[in-house]
Amino acid sequence: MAAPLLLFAACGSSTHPPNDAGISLPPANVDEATVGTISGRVLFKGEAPAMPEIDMSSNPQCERQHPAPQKAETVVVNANKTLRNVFVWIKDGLPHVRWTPSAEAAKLDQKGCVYEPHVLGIMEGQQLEILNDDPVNHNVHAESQVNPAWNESQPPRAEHKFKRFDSAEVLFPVTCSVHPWMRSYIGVSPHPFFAVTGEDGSFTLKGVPPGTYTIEAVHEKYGRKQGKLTLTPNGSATMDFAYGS
Ligand SMILES: [Cu+2]
Repeated sequence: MAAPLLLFAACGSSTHPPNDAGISLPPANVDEATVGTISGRVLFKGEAPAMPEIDMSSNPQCERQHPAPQKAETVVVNANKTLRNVFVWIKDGLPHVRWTPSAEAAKLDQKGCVYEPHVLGIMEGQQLEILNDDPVNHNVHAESQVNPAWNESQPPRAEHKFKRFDSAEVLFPVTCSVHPWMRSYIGVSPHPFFAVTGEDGSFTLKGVPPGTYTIEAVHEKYGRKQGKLTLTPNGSATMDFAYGS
């Protein structure tokens, strides 16, 4: 655990770390007095498709952790007709600067042989902490294409894994070679303006400098949708997305 933290600290203290293209970017210099908020909802039209129940009978130690059968999370439509697990981010329009990632690690847990959360947003260079809360062996497989992919086992009670992604990539799957039903998605953003829709289907991007932006919503099954908006100084702008029929 000490080694990756030291590596992270060393990188963070560098004044001009190269980005993935090898070009030094100036640090972000946001005027906090002018920032605003972008928010909206991801709607789902039509009838929600029924999700299959996951058959965990091949592994009783996974199965017995679920009092009710676990359903696939490919499409989760909320009670208010919004879509959960949509990654929303500013795709374009921000200045080409280097943003500082949160010092706090983003967490990906394995619990009941299910990845939690199902969709995770993380910033370039931010720590990803991977936990195994199960009494079984998992094999975490990051199927990234821009960032180097990796596939590593994580036995029960093993030390937490710490990983980083150094390039933007929205989204890629994380699977488990032991349990074929296990699947999550990670979106790596070059800046801190991203969110994942939850139980109310809304998203909020705070502290955004004024500007004209392309906002993109990405869903694992239904794909990408984009819209453009302008955020005025101290303003708030809204954009809704709609999936389904
Ligand atoms: Cu697994």
